[in-house]
Parts: sequence; structure tokens; C-alpha cells
Amino acid sequence: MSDKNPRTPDDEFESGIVTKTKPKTKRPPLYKVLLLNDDFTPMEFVIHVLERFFNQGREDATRVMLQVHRNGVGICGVYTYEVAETKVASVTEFAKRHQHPLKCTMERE
Ligand code: TYC
Repeated sequence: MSDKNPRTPDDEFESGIVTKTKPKTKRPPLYKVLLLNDDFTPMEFVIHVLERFFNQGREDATRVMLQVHRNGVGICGVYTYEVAETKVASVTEFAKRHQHPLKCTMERE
């Protein structure tokens, strides 16, 4: 009775108390990091952002950039809350530092 699961199924039988222990393997919620289109940020800069902060190769980075350019929004990657938050902050700071209006946000999956 000193452990985390004080009652065993045998105890249940003897005590009549039902203690159903659900195996808990809950995954953390995930967040999409999104890039938004604008008319001013150079395509090459967006590709560089995708390579640098989202570890994408040239081909994927180009495809995602064009998707954002054409659809207005695109997914850079999917992460846990804290990782997503850090990516958004890093991209936002990097864009500002280079004086581009590029917007990066996150959204729960
Ligand atoms: N629309 C921009 C241009 O024509 C390119 C661009 C793509 C900007 C994706 C932002 O998230 C973006 N230069």
C-alpha cells in the first residue's frame, strides 16, 4: 500500500471498491507554425527562413514559400507549444531585424 497504485485487482475483489487505473500515455497538444503572405518580403528571404528555422531543404522551403505566396498562408512545421512559441519569436525577431514585414504565427492543431 506504499506505492503509487495502492490497490491491486485482488484488493478490488476483496474490498469491493473498483479502482480502474487507465494507462496514461497522453501526447502533448501540437501547434502548427504558420507563415503569412505579404507583398514586400522577398521570396528568397522566406526560403532562407524556412531553411534556417524549420530545417527544410531548398526544395521543401521553395514549395512552402510558394504555397504561402499563392494561398496567403502555409505551414512551416508542427511542434509542441514551447518549441512553436520559440520558432515564432525567432522568425519574428529575424524578420524585424532585416526590416521585412513577414508575419509568423501559431495555431493549435
Ligand atoms: N509575396 C511575396 C513576394 O511576392 C513573397 C512571400 C512569400 C512573402 C511568403 C511572405 O510568407 C511569405 N515577394
